[in-house]
Amino acid sequence: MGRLVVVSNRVPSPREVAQAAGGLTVGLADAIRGQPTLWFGWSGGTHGKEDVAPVPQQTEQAGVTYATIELTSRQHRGFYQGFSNGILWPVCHYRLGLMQYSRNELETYLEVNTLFARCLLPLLRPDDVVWVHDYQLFPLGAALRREGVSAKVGFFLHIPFPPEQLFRALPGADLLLKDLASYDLVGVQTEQDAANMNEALAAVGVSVRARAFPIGINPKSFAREAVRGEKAKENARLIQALNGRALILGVDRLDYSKGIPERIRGFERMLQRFPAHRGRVSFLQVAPVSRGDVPEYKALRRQLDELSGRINGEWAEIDWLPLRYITRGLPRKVLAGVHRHARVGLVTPLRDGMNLVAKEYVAAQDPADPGVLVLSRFAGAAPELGDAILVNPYDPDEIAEALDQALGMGLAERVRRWEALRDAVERVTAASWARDVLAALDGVERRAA
Ligand code: ADQ
Repeated sequence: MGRLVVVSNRVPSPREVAQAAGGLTVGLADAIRGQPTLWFGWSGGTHGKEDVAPVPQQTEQAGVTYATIELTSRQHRGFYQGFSNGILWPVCHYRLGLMQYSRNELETYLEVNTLFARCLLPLLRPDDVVWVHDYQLFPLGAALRREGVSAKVGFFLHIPFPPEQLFRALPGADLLLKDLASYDLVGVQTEQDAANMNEALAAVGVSVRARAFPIGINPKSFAREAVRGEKAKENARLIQALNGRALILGVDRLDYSKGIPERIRGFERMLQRFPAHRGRVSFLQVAPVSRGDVPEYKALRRQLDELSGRINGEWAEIDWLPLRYITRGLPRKVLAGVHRHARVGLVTPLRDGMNLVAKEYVAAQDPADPGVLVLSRFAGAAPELGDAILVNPYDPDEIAEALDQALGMGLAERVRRWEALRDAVERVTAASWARDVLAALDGVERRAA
């Protein structure tokens, strides 16, 4: 295989790649090790000079060339905040009602994809294999073809793909689907996503077919981190504060797709319906703020501030805090240790491409005394992790019952379920995912541009 060219909206810094422990970066870091690679994307910086064409800034580290461009503030708003996060993200997560469509933003999205293609073009070599990532870049393959690129180009969608009728309610959907025809390979997370996308592609007469490549983590390294993290001083403080109480843990970016308010209501329902747990369990929700400039995210944050305040106000005792809610990120090692200590991992997205947190919770457990995973049936991870307690995240009663079941589960059943989950998490890792996608891309016939 020729040189690998990775394109993603944001390019991690060399330091982030070296220290990566999360899905995309780890998977790619493993895949690109020892292989000449160019990683191209947005630097994260903006400027106000509309009439200046961006020049890629290149740095090199450990055999990887990082090339990034800046966007104008207008492009960043329309392409990233607007079309990608305000329109495509809700639609792909089945939330048509949250879409704030504007044609102007669609146009800026297409413009930035063309800009990406034009800036990448001079850096490409004929035998390169290009791998494009995620919903910000649906049209990039077509834009590259328009610039005359004949290299193999593959695409991977990290988020869900909704049913055909839902996706095609998005103005511009047919255009995006037709652009997918320029890719030699289209990968998605699950068989359901592939079926949805293939129905949508067939409806607009596109012959390329999506295939499922579920993403994984690096379970061995996460397990090692969890063992070390459990001894970190932050964890000693948490354990002391819990004072022997069982810990229920939620870890997510602050995003409406993650079902955080619904989950907190499920926890409250458990306190109402199963009084034996009052005073004996504590729920820790870690949810660092993300996309704070998008209005729906601001609204969600306000909602959670209010909900968490109300629940603690209503249920706390002077010596018991039912809910701890943190909107900052925690260092990865600390987080891994907290996962290990948690009796229940509560992962209840309303819709999720995969959800790596569920896999990380499994990897972090003590094999001799593992905790229980409560998982939404709408996470992409659910088909692989069927030995979790699966719930419908929209039903607070189901969450309450699952929590009660998890908290009361005996050691033998916990071990049996966890061993099956661990096998699943070890079967598909970040590295095997990247290898599988690249092998498939290597194996396909080059499509006509
Ligand atoms: P995300 O929506 O970001 O990813 P997820 O798969 O859970 O969701 O990955 C998040 C990563 O960030 C995990 O490695 C997690 O440990 C870390 N993280 C999350 N919350 C954190 C916190 N509070 N503090 C520190 N770290 C935290 C998108 C898609 C997913 C898909 C991935 C990978 O939305 O569905 O699984 O890409 O393809």
